Amino acid sequence: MFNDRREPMNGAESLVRSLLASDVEVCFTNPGTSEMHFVAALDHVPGMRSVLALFEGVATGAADGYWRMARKPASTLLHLGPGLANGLANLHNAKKAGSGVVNIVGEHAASHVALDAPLTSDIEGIARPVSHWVRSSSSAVDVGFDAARAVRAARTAPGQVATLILPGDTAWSMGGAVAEALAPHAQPRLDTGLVDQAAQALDGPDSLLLLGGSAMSAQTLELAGQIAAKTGCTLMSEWASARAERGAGRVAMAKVPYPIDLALETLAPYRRIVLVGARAPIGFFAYPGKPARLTHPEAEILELAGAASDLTATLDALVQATGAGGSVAHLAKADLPDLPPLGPLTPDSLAPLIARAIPENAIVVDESITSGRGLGAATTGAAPHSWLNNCGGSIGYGLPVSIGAAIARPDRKVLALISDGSAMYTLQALWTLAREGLDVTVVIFANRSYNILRGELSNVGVQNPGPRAIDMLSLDRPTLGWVDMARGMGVEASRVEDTAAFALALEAGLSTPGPVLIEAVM
Ligand SMILES: Cc1ncc(C[n+]2csc(CCOP(=O)(O)OP(=O)(O)O)c2C)c(N)n1
Repeated sequence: MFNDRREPMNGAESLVRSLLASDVEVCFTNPGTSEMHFVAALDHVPGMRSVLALFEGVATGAADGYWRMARKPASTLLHLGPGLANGLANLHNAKKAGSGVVNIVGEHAASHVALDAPLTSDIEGIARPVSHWVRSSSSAVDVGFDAARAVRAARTAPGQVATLILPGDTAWSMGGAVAEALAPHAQPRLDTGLVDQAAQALDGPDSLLLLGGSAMSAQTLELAGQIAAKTGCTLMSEWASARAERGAGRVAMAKVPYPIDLALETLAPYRRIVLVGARAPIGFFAYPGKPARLTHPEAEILELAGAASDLTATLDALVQATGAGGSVAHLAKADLPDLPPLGPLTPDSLAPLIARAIPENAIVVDESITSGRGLGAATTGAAPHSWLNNCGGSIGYGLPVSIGAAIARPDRKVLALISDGSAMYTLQALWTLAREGLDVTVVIFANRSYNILRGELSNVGVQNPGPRAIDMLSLDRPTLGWVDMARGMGVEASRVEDTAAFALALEAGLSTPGPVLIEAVM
């Protein structure tokens, strides 16, 4: 009931202290009146780094990026139902990525909810679809323990979204108590029978070991590489990985492609598929006349371990069961693509320039959409790096995730590769990058269109789209002024239009501490 100065404390202070006791030390905030006691508590309690975001989708995406690189949750502070609702799309992405996040959402005092004041809403109802765990604190005495439970939920493998709703009276009333951290929930047990079946199935080039989630770490990839070397199976990853360790010295593999026809063609040869941390591949969307399941109809699919399992232990067991212990994984060699000729910026000319520029140990946040289609192959032999994808398909994830990644790992350079349409969803992130002085180089692929959707028009069967349909996918009326927008939020920026200027700007950006934006006009 007392803080470290032996003074009684309110619920809000016990919340901040309990989060810290559970090793949550960053809070991405966009507060309002109902969260003022929490904000005030940040002043009394040292240790919680508070980062202001000017849109809640930036705060929630930043928490996602933080988890991916810190492997522990950050908190968000959101203003009642509408503030939470503004953060939903990136909570959806965090949930799909298996990221642990602790949302603190302010609520009116119980007596006030009954009056239906303007900001009253069904916060639990808004939270539930994007949260694995939701709870409203009922008194100041409970807040600390509720916080410890929220963190335990967020830490539940592979990482979960937990939402704790904090009514105003539970925050301001005295009687708060600091709770100790709770031990995390156990991971699912490894099924040794399934390990033996998987070892049988992986045999020759028509068998596939499909990896996802935490199986994309450098160590687990090496185990998978040993299994491939021994059994002759192919390795592949899901179409998107929350975090994949890539580059020279790492086990390289293709991913299931996004375009439906290419995905079907890529997966057609495999008759036995073992899933480790991955789901059986399905189409991103349903397309007329095309199958939803992307694997061959006769393929046998064995789910060895889901994303919540200990995938290092799983792959270790599979190495033993396949007798791959003495085998040597094939590692990507350091190998940079040639410089492209001097000329315009296209996906093909950008990919080698980016591959050559990736700094050792960089974090690459990829929301490049169609402009990045050449990046996978070009960067296989680049300097070792972590590659972060959007696993939930809701665009506007990249700039916010870059904030969280940079805060989690200030020792590493972040390269954010963001297409212009996607960047516009959460461009307020630029202001937070500037305010916090984060070491992020942002490349905006300014193709001035929703280019991917032009292809999708024909994929869904629309032949010869008319000018009005094309107009709905065009961002050139007026063109977006990225240099002005970035400078207006305190980020230094330049515009480049050819390969030579891009290479120079990228090198300069990556060697300058703090945020820089490059508008690459395509
Ligand atoms: C929240 C959300 N709204 C809309 C979409 C639909 N959508 C998918 S891709 C896309 C356009 C992407 O454009 P851009 O980022 O410029 O990349 P490009 O296709 O030009 O490479 C849109 C609007 C989405 N995925 N998520």
